[in-house]
This record gives sequence, C-alpha cells and structure tokens, in this order.
Amino acid sequence: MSALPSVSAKSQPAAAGAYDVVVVGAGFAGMYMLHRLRRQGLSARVYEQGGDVGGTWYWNRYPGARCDVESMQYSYSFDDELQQQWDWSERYAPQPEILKYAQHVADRFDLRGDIQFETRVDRAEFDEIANTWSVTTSDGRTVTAQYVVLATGCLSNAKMPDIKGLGDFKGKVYHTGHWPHEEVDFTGLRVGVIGTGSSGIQSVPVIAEQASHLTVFQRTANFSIPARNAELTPGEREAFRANYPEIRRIAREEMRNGIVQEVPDRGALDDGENERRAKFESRWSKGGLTFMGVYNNLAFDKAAYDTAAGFVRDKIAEIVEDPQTAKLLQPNDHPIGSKRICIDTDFFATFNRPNVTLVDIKSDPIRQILPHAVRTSAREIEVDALVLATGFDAMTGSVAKIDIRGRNGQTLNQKWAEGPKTYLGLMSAGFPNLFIVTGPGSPSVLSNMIVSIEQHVEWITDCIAWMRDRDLAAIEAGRDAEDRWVAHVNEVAHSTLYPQANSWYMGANVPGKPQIFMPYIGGVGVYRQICNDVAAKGYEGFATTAAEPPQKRAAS
Ligand code: N01
Repeated sequence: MSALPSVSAKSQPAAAGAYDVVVVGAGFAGMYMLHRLRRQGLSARVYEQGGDVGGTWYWNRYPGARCDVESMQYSYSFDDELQQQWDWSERYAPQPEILKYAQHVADRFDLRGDIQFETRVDRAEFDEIANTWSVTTSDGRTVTAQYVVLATGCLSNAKMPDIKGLGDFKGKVYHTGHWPHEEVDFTGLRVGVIGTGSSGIQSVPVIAEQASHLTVFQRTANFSIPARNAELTPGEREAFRANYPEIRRIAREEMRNGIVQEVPDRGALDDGENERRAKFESRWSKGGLTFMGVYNNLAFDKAAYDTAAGFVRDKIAEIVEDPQTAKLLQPNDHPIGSKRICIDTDFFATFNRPNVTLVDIKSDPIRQILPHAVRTSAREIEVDALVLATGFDAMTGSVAKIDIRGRNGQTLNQKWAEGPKTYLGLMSAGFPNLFIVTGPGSPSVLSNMIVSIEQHVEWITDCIAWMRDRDLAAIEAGRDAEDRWVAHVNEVAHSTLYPQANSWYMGANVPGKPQIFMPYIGGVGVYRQICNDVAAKGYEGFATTAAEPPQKRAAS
C-alpha cells in the first residue's frame, strides 16, 4: 500500500474539555464517525478502552478467528481510493488482516490524534439546561459535548460463564472475546473448550492441531456451513473493484442483509426432493452464509427450514465417523438460521481426530471446575488450559456498563429494564443528543456490519449537520414514535422463526436479561429507506429544541 497524506488534522475543541461530539469506541463505527465529524469541521473526542483501533477485531484474537462475510464486502465503501487500493488476501479475511486494515484506515485518515486509548467512558449525564452531555472517563476526567455517540459495538461485552470453581482453576483461562495479545501456544497441553457458537466452532479445529488432547464441552449443537475459504485471485479482486459502485449500491439498497448474493425466487417446497437436494449440495460446496439464501422461505416456513436442517444434519452424519458423536453434533432444538449460523473450516471433521473428545454437557452438565480438571455429573476430565467460547452480553451489554443519565436523572438501564427501547435503533426517548450506532432496533447483527455502520454514521452526521444549519440545540426521539417502532420491530421478528431459538438475539444467553428480539429483521434496504424518509420529513418522530431562546421549542 502506498502511504497517503492525511486528509484531516486533529480536531480542535472550542474550549478545553468541551467538544461538539464525544464518541465511545474506536472500532469500525467509531473510526468512521470521527472521520465524518472532522470533515464537517466538528471537534470530537473518541474514547476507546482497548490499546488501539479495531473494536471486535482488536479483542477477538482467538485461533481461527475470521470474518464470515467475504472480505471484499466486509470493508468500508466510503472512500473509493481505499477500496481500490487495499488488497484482501483471502475470501474470508483472518482477524490479523482485518485488524491491520483498521490500523491502516486509522493511519490513512490520521485518526489517532483524536482517540484516547485505554480509557473507558464510565458515566454520561445530560444537562437539561445547557443541552450538553457531561462525560466522565476512567482516568477521572470529565469533558462536555453537545452530542454523545455510542459506537460501542454489538458483541463487545464478553460473557464469563457462571461455573462453580472457575476461579480455582490453576491452568490458564482464556475467553475468545478477550484473547491475549501475545501468542498462546497449546502445544502439548490438554485443553478444554466450553461453547460451540461461532467462536468455538472457528477455534476448535485450530486448537486441536496443537493440543495434546482437546475436550469440547457442548451444551447446544449448532448449524455450521463450510466456509470454503481460499486465497483471492487478482481476477476475483478486480471483478469486485471494477463493479464496486454497483455492488455497494445493491448491498445497501436491495439486500436484506447488506451482502450481495443471488436472490432466490423460489421456496424450498417449490422444488422436488432431488432438485432441492442438488441446490443445497451446490451451496454446501460453494460454502459460506449464502447457504441460507438458496430459498426464500427458510426463515419463515417450518416445512422449508426442516428441509435445510435435515440436509445439514445428514452432512454431519456423513463427515463425523463415530455415529454417537455425529448424533450429538446434529442440532435439533432450534430452526436453522434462528441462531446466527456458523461458518467453519473442518469443525465437524475435527471430531474424527484421535486427540479430540466431545462432551455433551446437556445430558452430563459441568458441576465444577477443579484446580486441574472439569467435573461433570458423570466424570472428571483433566485439563491444563480452558478456553471459554461462551459469547457476549450482546447488543446492550456494553451500553449497560456506562452509567447514562438522561432527562430527570433517569438512567438508560432503568429505561431498558424490560428490554431496549429505541426509535430506529438510533436514539432512545428521554436521552437527547445521544446516538447509538447499530443499536437494538436496527438491522445491525443481522447484516453486514460495515454496511449498517456506514448507514448509521452517515445518518447521524447528516442529522447533526441539519441541526447546526437550523441552530438547534437538542434532538430527541419522541415517545410515540419509539413505541410504534418497538412494536414494529417485534411484529416483524415474530413473523419469522427467529424468536423460537434461545439465542443471544433474544438476550436468552444472559440469565435475567429480558427476552426480546433485539435487531430489526425487516432488511437493510427497507430500513435505510425508512430512515431516509424520516430525515426527509424533517426528522419525523423526533422532537427538537432551539438553541436560543429556549421557549422556541418545536415538536416535529
Ligand atoms: O458466542 P455464542 P460466540 N456453560 O453466544 C455456550 C459473532 N461471531 O462468541 O447455546 C456451557 O454464539 C453456548 O451454549 P448455548 C457471531 O455473530 C462472528 O461463539 O447457550 N456453555 C454456546 O454454545 C456470533 O453469533 C464470528 O447452550 C455455555 C456458546 O457458549 C456471535 O459473535 C466469529 C455457557 C456461546 O455461543 C457470538 O458468537 C465469532 C455455560 N455457562 C463470533 N454459556 C464470525 O465468523 C454459554 N455457553 C464473523
């Protein structure tokens, strides 16, 4: 890559510690937000608890971590030179390469000067007279800002399992979502992996190659499709680059999940058994998330999803040599796709290795972690290291860690006690000038995250520009608009099979968390249009406050 000149200088606050915008998080959302704000001539301060940019890709360094959206699509589209010049090496980029890309973007746009690393935002309090936020960080400082943008990520609050004795374990314990920066070498060690979601499924085959013995503790079997990862050829890269404007437009406007792929015009039952099997077979050979796009009704129709689920279960039985292990690995308690489908490289085949054992902890639960072993109801399994692939307090977990106080001192946690409430996933009533990037109630985790991040960052920065043009001091989601949106998100979710699974989409993986389907499942194209229409109608459903005099408050 050629070194490019920076395009923006460090932003200057109007007064010491007074910014136009405070951004929380320097992952892909926070970085692009900072870039856009600077382009608008605004002063911004970004706080990031990690030691560098990258968010998810800074923390999730576990063996085998890679993206499940193709690299040529899982990348920023806002700068054509960037997308034309960056060379992705593989169909699905590995974590180190995605992190390198994030670091490159930070260098290229000279972002780091406005980012304070290793600093958490602990508290944010809205001043109803000044219409500003007062933001306190983990270094004990307090700054003010007219706007706060939560770019905290949807899967950034790693969830430790509540297992008796975990603290007594004498070996090393790793969480996939909080992996150490130095290399972890499992050579010669007996390793236990707890959890078989995407992180477990990606890491198990790689750990199995190093460990003397690997025990996989599985509570729920998961559907997984082979990634068929491969190096990208120059021709493949060129095909994307030549058509990028159109590919990006289709991803944004026409696709449900922000990933360009063939759109099926048939349901699974429109084909006879042989034809259907041939189509599943062809998608299985192609690999990746497009498996679920082979028919248009797999998420809606039980008879249709049964055909896809049956196909995957048959594949597992073909791959896994021991019939008992194969049976345990076959998911049977949720519709395929209702939990995030996993993409793997040799996950099922790994159980054919002599050094790998599967323990079904549904029938034989973990009772306790001992200093050198995991004790289940039936046995004791000695391990030297433990890998917790136990997931995240998703979508709301990182927001909940911040003490956010809006109008009348109400905290966001109080307001969201029964589940997150937002208008468009962007703002929550009672919390003026507080924006959320890819918040609950927006397509977020059901989409190509970068497509959704770019849409939100652009919508939010356009909204701030609109406010400034009109000399407005505050904007806030209206309660009626919010109630209607929450009801709509819920209604759309319940027209699908998604709510039938105990998934993190529902908050079901965190004891005590309200069970509400959090992302908006209506599709990114539809959602973008709704957001654009709201903006075009003068931010319909939002209330604004004039800067001066205060009595000129107008409700839109
Ligand atoms: O987490 P998960 P993840 N005792 O919640 C089990 C994204 N991602 O980190 O299903 C025993 O999916 C739990 O069991 P169960 C992607 O969106 C993407 O794997 O609750 N087991 C489950 O098996 C993904 O969906 C990529 O019964 C316990 C596992 O731990 C999301 O992140 C890669 C337990 C957790 O699975 C989260 O994935 C990685 C306990 N106490 C992640 N608690 C890409 O490819 C939990 N489990 C881009």
